[in-house]
Amino acid sequence: MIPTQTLSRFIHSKRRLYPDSTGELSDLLVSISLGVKYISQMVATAGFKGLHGYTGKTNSHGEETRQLDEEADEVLVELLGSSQHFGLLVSEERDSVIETQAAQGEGKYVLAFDPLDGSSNIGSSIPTGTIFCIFRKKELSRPASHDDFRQPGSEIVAAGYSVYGAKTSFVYSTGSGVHGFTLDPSLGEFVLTDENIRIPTRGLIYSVNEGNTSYWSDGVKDFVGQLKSPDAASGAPYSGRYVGSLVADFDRTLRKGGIFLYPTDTKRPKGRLRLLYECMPLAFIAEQAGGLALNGPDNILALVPEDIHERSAFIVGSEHEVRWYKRVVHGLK
Ligand code: AHM
Ligand code: MG
Repeated sequence: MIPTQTLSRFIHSKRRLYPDSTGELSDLLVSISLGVKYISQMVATAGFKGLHGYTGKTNSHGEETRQLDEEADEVLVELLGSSQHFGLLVSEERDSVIETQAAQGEGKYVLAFDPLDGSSNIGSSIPTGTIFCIFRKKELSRPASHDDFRQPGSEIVAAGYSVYGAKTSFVYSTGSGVHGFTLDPSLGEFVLTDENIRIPTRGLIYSVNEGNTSYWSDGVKDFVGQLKSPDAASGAPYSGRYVGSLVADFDRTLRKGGIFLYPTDTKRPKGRLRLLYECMPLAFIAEQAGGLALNGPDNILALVPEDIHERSAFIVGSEHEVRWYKRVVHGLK
């Protein structure tokens, strides 16, 4: 069978439903998917090119960066910084906002991304990925400014992620459903494999780093304890799955349902994951697919990042389990 729905054909067919659209956002998504193809190739060949090591530098979070982190970042900055549509870029790998040539003029959008999520897993054949989200500038007549990243996730115009694993996937939403594509290596094209993905309303899998149990609040310990205690009504015990690459844990949660959580704890009082380019894009995808995402008591998409590299707790998944978490841990409906 000939795959008729490639990513670019699909994006452009959706665009035709909106006669006023300029096509810029469609171009940007196609450019991001090109960056993802480059990174996928780099990840697949890094072992024999000797690119699994560290650079000797640290990133904005004081974490040691890997060669692949740096290379993935460079691919996206080069490719998307020259697009003329993005005024500013934020990358997990760079301390400051990157101003592009379009910052003063025509760039209508700003982009935040984690070029290679889960990079601590590099070298062990475990999936890694890329996460991104796009905002429109707050005022189109003004040059792009840092303030354009200080918008709630509900203002995201497009978000998505890729997983570099047994296959390379590309999942995105522009606010009308979530669509999934798989890279066909023989064509070098993403092909539509999952149109309009819906997260199951409940699942039977929980995903958390249980090595942190002794740092958790009593509420989180109680919640995870409930997931593990046999109970005919809830279906517990749930199965535990934790890859340690957010994109992979999120992708499984999206398709199979259940819950992923990285709560605040005594060691990480602000949480572990990054609000702007990890939690917000995936919360946008989760909500578009019918799921929920919280920072604990509040919806992730209601939060406005104060700082581009701000951390957050992240609880995401099926409506049933996320509401259960909110009730047990925060006493909220
Ligand atoms: P990274 O963006 O530097 O790779 O860090 C984020 C990763 C996530 O992919 C994953 O969910 C989390 O860190 C794992 O953290 P931990 O090792 O504390 O369980
Ligand atoms: Mg990450």
